[in-house]
Amino acid sequence: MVKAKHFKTRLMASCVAVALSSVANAALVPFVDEFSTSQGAYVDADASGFTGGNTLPTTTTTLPPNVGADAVGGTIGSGDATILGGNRDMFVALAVDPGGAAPASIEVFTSAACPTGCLSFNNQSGSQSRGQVQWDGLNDVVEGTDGRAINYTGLSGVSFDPNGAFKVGVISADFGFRFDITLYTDDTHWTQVSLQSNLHTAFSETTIALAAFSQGFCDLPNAFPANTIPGLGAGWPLTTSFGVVNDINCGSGGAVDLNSIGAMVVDIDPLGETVDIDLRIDYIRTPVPEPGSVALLGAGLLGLFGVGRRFRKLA
Ligand SMILES: [Ca+2]
Ligand SMILES: [Ca+2]
Ligand SMILES: [Ca+2]
Repeated sequence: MVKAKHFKTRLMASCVAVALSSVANAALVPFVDEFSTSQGAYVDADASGFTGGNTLPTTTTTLPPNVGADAVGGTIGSGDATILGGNRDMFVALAVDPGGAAPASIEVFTSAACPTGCLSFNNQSGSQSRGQVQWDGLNDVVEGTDGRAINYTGLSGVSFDPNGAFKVGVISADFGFRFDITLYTDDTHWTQVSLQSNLHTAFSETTIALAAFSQGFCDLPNAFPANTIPGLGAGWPLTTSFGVVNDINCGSGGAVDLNSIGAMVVDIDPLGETVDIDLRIDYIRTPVPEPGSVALLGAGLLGLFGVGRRFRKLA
């Protein structure tokens, strides 16, 4: 009798595990951007007037820098299911070009090297530039005709799983590059995690824990060691192929609320520091909690009670 009870408990535990893992799978929507919708190429051949990335949000009262008036870019998509918020805004700004003949470009395209589509960012020999991608919904009134401004609430409060992580698939990068991810709830509640990548000679997927965007990590001092953020602990590799966390900054009102995200912005080499970079990103994904997963959990529990009842009858 006692043995049967133990068996039942174990069985229940395993059923719960199955139910929970199926919920987790249901929530694992591969979703920020698959870069399967082509865009650009946008080319900036004019290095004058670079304003976009010259300042960092080193205090909580400064917003992360917008892309700047000197950038070249545009917007694509309306309800595109492969893009977070259905719409992507993308820009490049040439920062330094000593020879005067080395434009910078940003493009999303499909090729033999990136069959599912990829984001490509390039500056040529001797030149430096920055790139910015915005996922801030479609709101031309706020953003202007090319989507340039950030609509801080354009995603209308989508949720990211706070126990989840960004998965960034980098196909190749011939240099290390700075890569900043900023999540906004609004213009005073945001978190920017700034990473310094290593070069990527082969495809690798980087994991960036969403916990790093929570209030507890706001405004930590610079330059954590590779692959660690103090307090995140084991099992939360901030990065697997990115090198160092430069900094984590938050808005004057505090960190982003992961249950109410208004905009997401990625900055590639925002200070225009790196010369001659050739970068290909395959996708940026993260699990998004869905209303459906709650229903699924309910169904799993119902099924579980059914199994329990059947075993009671057998016993
Ligand atoms: Ca937009
Ligand atoms: Ca925008
Ligand atoms: Ca892709």
